[in-house]
Amino acid sequence: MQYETIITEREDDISIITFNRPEALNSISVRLRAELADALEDMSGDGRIRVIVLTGSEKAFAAGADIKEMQDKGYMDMYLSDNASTLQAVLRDCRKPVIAAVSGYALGGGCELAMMCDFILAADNARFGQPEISIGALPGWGGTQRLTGLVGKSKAMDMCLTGRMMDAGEAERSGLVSRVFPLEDFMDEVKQVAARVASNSVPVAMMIKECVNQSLETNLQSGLLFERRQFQSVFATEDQKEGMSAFVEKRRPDWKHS
Ligand code: CO8
Repeated sequence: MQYETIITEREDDISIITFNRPEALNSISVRLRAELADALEDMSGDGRIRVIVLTGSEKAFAAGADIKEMQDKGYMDMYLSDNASTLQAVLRDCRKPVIAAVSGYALGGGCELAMMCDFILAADNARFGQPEISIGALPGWGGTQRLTGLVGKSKAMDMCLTGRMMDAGEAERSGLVSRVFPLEDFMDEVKQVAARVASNSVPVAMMIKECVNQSLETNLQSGLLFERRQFQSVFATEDQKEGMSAFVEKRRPDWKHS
């Protein structure tokens, strides 16, 4: 697929997808959604890639779904279009860690897209929000669900009912983002975090991702059992042997990724 709305790059074992609709503050059009899903599927199957980073511009990660594209649609248009369910499914099924690197606006569908990723790193100019109420709509890609899980009911209600924006500091304090970096060094810091994730055992990272995601889908006892079984099964891997031997021998592990 020839991409128009995203740019893909690979640096060693890290892939970076940059949204590229500057004229519309990277708002998420149907085309951008399709291209992003296609690129993610390709990267999921590419053995050279260990970590995927989604990012936008300094001004906007993504200012929401494309309002101009949506404004004249009817119920049946929206029902018959996938409403990003394909993209959500691709991200849900991606076994590699996916990091959202947010500078500038992450609003509406942009905030929701960031929350579909495994974790969010923010530049200090990042602004998050679910402003759909101010255009007579509501979050439609998981904003009422994932935001509530991340920041709690009170703040999620506040964000969705007022449509206000949250700055990077508040987003970090609230648990929406994991870390905030100065805008000047943002992508260097993001790449360092991605490289650190990529430097670990690929199958163990996959197991950890499955375990953490399980906590969102199940009750505590089932989740603990799932984790316990994954922990036990890691002892069937070469990387557990290598990691623990390297610790005892005071050297860096040489992962086999098996
Ligand atoms: N859609 C389309 N175009 C946009 C969007 C958008 N979401 N956001 C900005 N743009 C365009 C503007 O129209 C403008 O274009 P033009 O120059 O042709 O007029 C250009 O980008 C620059 O924007 P501004 O001039 O507005 O820039 P400012 O710096 O003044 O303001 C803001 C920046 C505050 C981010 C402002 O642009 C804004 O409020 N944008 C809209 C934010 C918003 O409401 N987002 C939610 C959209 S709805 C949604 O995401 C629902 C998702 C789930 C359902 C999806 C189903 C398909």
